[in-house]
Amino acid sequence: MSQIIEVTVPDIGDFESVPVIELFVKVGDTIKVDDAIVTLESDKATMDVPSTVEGVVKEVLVSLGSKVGEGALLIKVETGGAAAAAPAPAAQAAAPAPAPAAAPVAAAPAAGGGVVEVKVPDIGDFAEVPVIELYVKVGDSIKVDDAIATLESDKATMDVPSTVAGTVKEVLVSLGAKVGEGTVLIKVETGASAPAAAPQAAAPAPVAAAAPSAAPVAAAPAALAPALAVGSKVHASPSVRAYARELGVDLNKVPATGPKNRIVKEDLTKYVKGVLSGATAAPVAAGASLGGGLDLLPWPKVDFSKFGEIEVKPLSRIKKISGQNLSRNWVMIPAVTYHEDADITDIEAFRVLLNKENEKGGGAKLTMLAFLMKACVKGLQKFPEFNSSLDGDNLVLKKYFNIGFAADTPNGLVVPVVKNVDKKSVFELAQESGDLAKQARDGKLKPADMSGACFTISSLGGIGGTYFAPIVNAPEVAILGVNKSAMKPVWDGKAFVPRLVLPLSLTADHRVIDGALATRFNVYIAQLLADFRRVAL
Ligand code: CAO
Repeated sequence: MSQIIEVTVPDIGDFESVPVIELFVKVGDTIKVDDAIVTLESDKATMDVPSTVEGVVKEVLVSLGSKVGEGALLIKVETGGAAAAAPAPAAQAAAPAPAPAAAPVAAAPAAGGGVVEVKVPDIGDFAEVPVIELYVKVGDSIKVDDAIATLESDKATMDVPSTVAGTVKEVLVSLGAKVGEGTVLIKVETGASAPAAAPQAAAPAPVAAAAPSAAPVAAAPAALAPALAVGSKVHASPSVRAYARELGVDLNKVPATGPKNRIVKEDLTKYVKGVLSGATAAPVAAGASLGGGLDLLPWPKVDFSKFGEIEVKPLSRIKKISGQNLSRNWVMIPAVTYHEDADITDIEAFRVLLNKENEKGGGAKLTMLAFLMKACVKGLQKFPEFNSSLDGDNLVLKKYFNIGFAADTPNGLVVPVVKNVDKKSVFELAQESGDLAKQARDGKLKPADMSGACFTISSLGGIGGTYFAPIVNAPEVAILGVNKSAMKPVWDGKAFVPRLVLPLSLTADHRVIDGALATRFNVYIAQLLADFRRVAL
């Protein structure tokens, strides 16, 4: 049975007639318990009012700029039977916002300036609340109401604003510090000209106040990347900061369009879209990198036609897609390439012999790629880390053996996948990879033909080259590059003898595979290729 529940402004302390500065929901939206509905901003605090119920928004009774106080009706929500959270009357369900302390938080500075402590005000029923963001550092000059820190309990997130203006002399807390009412956060030197705030309490801004019955909403503070660097004085509501933290966005880089130069949610969304589409670079002054992002310079814009005739050709769809994947893999994987030479004199003679025999019978042509696939599967079986993928802090070890191979096509590079290589003969592998390579060139591969690989081989052997550094095909952890084999003089202990040498280039994700393991793998593959009888062992 569905019912309509009203969500009202909870006890927000001593505030009446507080303007709505952000509105996060519209009619028809599906919302969950704790989703922010509005941000209210008084002259002392900014606070988000979360929903106390789950359902579909039927009516929105406030608009931007509306003035509200405790009990004001914000939205009506249709809660659908089982899907809805057990709705308590809204005003009771929301954890009461910490009431502002009646007593002064900051001592009024002596006329003409002095050092004033800014303390955590009465934050309600909370003690030992961790500091999850810290916005000031020693030497910063701050104004009244500048956010000093964000505290997050299991029931609410709140910003503590400064009660005085001046220069930060001392910061007495750090990220993760546990604080409670009265904890001194900073000491501020208030200059003669810097007006101190009226000695009254600054109310912290409650953010995601959860219904008492709801599970704690706070994440471990240590796991949160700050949306702002210490010392930042960007103006944004707690929910926008929380959202920025979630996305890993540094709010310093987001252009603000809200009143009083405040960053609103749309600014953040626009910025993220811009960065993802490549339209916006993350411009950072030299030496000012905060370390979290790539902080790359914008792509150089050059009018090439100034220098000579040009033709502009759009990238193929394959090139666009593979380009994005390659870029991500290139920047995200700490990859190292390891080289090895494999003596393939005997196996190549064997391959040529079998192909000659086969010519008469009309069977599939054996390729070096097929032998390489078989050797690689033996390598994956001996060194299971190579047949794995990273999933957060876990390593997913696969018990199946699918091998992808890079295929050069007129439209760009694709990677068809031969499934269950361990269960197929070298002939079958040659036949299947040949068929897949043809389909790739004809543009006929289906998504299923290109998925499920455990490891990739990129063979440039038919073209040339000596060595190269292939890019790991995430979420795989390694890729084997192969160039053209060449006859080389190899010392056999008594003399130099001509041997056919195949250059191998293995790139591996160092988070999973270290240099010793990678080299062991390479040596093993080279041994198998040097004497393919070992594959049968
Ligand atoms: N050394 C010397 N000769 C080699 C060789 C090697 N490592 N590998 C292949 N050859 C020879 C083949 O024997 C063949 O000669 P014959 O016609 O005389 O028998 C000739 O080179 C052509 O081989 P091929 O490359 O067409 O066929 P293949 O089965 O070896 O490879 C495929 C198939 C799909 C891997 C290949 O066509 C291809 O697309 N390669 C490019 C892959 C690529 O672009 N990789 C780079 C990706 S960026 O990381």
